[in-house]
Amino acid sequence: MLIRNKKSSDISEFEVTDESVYLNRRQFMKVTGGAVLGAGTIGNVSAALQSGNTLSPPPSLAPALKNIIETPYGLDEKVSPFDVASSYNNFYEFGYGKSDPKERASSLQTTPWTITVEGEAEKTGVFNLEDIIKDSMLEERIYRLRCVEAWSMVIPWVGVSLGEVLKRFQPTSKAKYVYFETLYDPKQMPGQNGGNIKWPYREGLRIDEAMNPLALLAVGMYGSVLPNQNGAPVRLVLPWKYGFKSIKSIVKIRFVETMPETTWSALAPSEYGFYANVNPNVDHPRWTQSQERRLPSGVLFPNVVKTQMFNGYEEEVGSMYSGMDLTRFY
Ligand SMILES: Nc1nc2c(c(=O)[nH]1)N[C@H]1C(S)=C(S)[C@@H](COP(=O)(O)O)O[C@H]1N2
Ligand SMILES: [Mo]
Repeated sequence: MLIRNKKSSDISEFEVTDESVYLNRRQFMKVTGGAVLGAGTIGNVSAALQSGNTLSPPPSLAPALKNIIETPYGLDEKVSPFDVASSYNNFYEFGYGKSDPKERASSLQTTPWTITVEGEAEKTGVFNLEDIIKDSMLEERIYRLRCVEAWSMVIPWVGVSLGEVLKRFQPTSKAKYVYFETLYDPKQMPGQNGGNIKWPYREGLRIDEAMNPLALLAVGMYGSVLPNQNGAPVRLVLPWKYGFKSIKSIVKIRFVETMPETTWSALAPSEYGFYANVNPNVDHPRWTQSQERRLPSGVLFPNVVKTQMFNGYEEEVGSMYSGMDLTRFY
């Protein structure tokens, strides 16, 4: 596969408006009760992830990682520091501020964790996360993550091929799309007590997108279980799409015949499309998409790079969209 080199530019930092301007700026309940430990169990691996203020990675996925396949993805990329990737987050279930998820997501209980699989498939039901993951090889994949707010990071994920997992449920010929849902539990996710988002957070993919080898069902990052703020215990990672497609803390997978409604396209259809493929040529009404701040990037030392078509993964995913007018199907 071809990985293009990032190009630096000396353009100074440009203004970025958060996705959260769409959301009510209502005060969130302060999550109290001290440090709750979110424990993640993946296969025969148990690892407790301590939230709190530590900047060091959570405990290792150790035994599982012995069997990890390292993929060639992103090997020429400089990986973002763990403390940046785990403290600058969008996870509106825990607040609108970038540091809210880290400060508040310890209230999320990630074990036991089940995923309900329903709709157009031969095998449906309620499955333990461990059982969904255990027959797949864990892989480490270093991917660029490009948020529609024009910042980006490079993150080493640990996970399994989404398509491989989905195939085991034997989707029927009517399964043209896959719909995903995040946990809905305002007690654990205090942001769900308000805001403009119609909870739970919802996302969807065309079935061929879900089956694309790049699509990852992630259970870890930086060699460890996912921190809660990054979507523990299981999330999507779709590196050619804007970050909001990479839904966190998934509890439902539904195979459907028609294009499902998604959180962001329902909230602001003129700004957020169903596809949300990274595209430097189609600007978002409130910010340019031609470049991005590769984090860490500050005011004094801005690190601005050019945004690449499909976030640099055109070779892997471009053919899925051939013939489509990407200004219309954004
Ligand atoms: N359930 C849920 N998933 C979510 C979000 C969210 O608010 N809720 N935010 C999305 C957005 S906008 C981005 S950019 C990425 C951020 O992932 P990260 O915090 O791991 O970098 O998660 C996406 N997945
Ligand atoms: Mo985002």
